[in-house]
Amino acid sequence: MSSAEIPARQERGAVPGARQLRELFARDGAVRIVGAHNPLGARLAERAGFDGVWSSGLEVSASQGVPDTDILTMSELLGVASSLVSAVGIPVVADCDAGYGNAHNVMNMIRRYEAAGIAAVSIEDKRFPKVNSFIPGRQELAPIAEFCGKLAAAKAAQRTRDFMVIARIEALIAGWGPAEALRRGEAYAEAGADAVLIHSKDENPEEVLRFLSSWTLRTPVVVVPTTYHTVTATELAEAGAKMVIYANHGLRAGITAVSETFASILREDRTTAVEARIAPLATVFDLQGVPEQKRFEAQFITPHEGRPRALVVPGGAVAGAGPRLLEEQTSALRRAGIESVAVATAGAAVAECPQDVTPGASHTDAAGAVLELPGGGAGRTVLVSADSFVEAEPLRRLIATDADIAVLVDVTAGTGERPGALGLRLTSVARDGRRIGGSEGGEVAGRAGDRADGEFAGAAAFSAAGMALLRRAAEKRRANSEQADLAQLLDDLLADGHQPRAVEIASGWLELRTEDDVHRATQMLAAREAAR
Ligand code: SPV
Ligand code: MG
Repeated sequence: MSSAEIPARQERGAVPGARQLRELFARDGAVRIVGAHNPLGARLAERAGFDGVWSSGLEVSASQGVPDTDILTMSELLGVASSLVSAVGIPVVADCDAGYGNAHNVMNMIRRYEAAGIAAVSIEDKRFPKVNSFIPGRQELAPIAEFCGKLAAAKAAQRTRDFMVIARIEALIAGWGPAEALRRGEAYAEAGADAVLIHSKDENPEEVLRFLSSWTLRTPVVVVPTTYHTVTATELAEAGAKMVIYANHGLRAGITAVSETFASILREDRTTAVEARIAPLATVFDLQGVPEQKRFEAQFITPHEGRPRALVVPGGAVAGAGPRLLEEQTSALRRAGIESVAVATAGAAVAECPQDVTPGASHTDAAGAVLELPGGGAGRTVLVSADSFVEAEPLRRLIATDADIAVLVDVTAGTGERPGALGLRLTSVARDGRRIGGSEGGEVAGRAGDRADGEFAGAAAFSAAGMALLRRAAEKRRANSEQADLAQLLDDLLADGHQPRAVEIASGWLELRTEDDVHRATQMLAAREAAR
């Protein structure tokens, strides 16, 4: 199975990292993993396409500002390693130094790392406390028998079949030569190691390639080409290596990039010069999982019980009202007392809306948006069609009704149905267009034929029961593979015999049925703002 075939963590259910790593080991070529010291680094590794993440002792120590000499405790390193596991869907291999003590410490360590979902651990044949392999000076090796005891203890302690223990050979690092390295590797394989790691600090890959050519056992070999970086993973794989660890390249890249950025800010006295070289905030949000959280928000978080909410739904006529008008509409809804406002119009405009607006790029019509809207408890839901702009005052009146369905009706339009408008007959009309009562008293008697008392003004409010009716209308449209805007859904409700409350208005809304309407409305709002 290639890494591309391994589904993301959210989708793959309970496929443990250890299983994934075993599958990666079973395929041709080298498994390539890269170092990380926090979940962000692990996510970058996963997005770049690495097969796995190396929870690097050097990186974690450096990130904490301490030398990689067994200063951090096992618990601290385990905390980081398990945070990497939680962040990605690829296996995490943990650098466990010399096992944090003797065989007893190793057994405890194995159980805890295994329980944290780590795929494999590497333990090295150094004396505790160890010193990072690249620090010049003292590098003390443990006797072979002692280290074999730790390996046997590790394998005895593990509870699941796939978890792997990698035995790291430090003989070349400590200057004990290739024969000792081979002797140790063979003893570790014999003691039960699932893989051996041959470490080298030479700038030339020769000693590692020689080790690989002398290796005759079936136990896979892992390499860490930090100093001998000219050799490719393909060449290492051809020489017999099964896993290549790029141990600390994220850490080192970060140090250079951050240092250069910081220096530039102080030098230039502003950040303009670095802006193009640093990740935009949108990338940060993406790496944090904000889009996912937005999806779950729509799925799991319902507005506070009893409070009104609003949804701007796709309109039929224009592609989009544009970010400026959507922002105005959102603000008018807020002024009408609705805190929870979602915008479900398709297209890029949505992204430019205020931050607490939920994007709904998958919706292409009002029916789709209605169906995806989560249940709203007992509160009222106001729907505004994106091909209208409705002021706060009429919206306030709309919310104030207690009807299951309340519709904003413009009664100045006169008789006769205009093209594109939903003409309505009202029960409150006495005779010849004169009304008794008017305002919130009347009901919509039905769709107008040749004589309309008013027209639908782009917004309607629904109780929970009203929303259920609307949802049913939307479902019917979907069942017939039809799209529907808000006016068409209302028309469906009227056709089914429902009589919504009419909230009669004579002003306070604009229709945005043509690009020209949108242009004029944008200009009007800009002029109004300038006059404030
Ligand atoms: C680590 O990343 O901590 C390692 C690899 O052990 S190295 O630092 O290259 O020895
Ligand atoms: Mg290390």
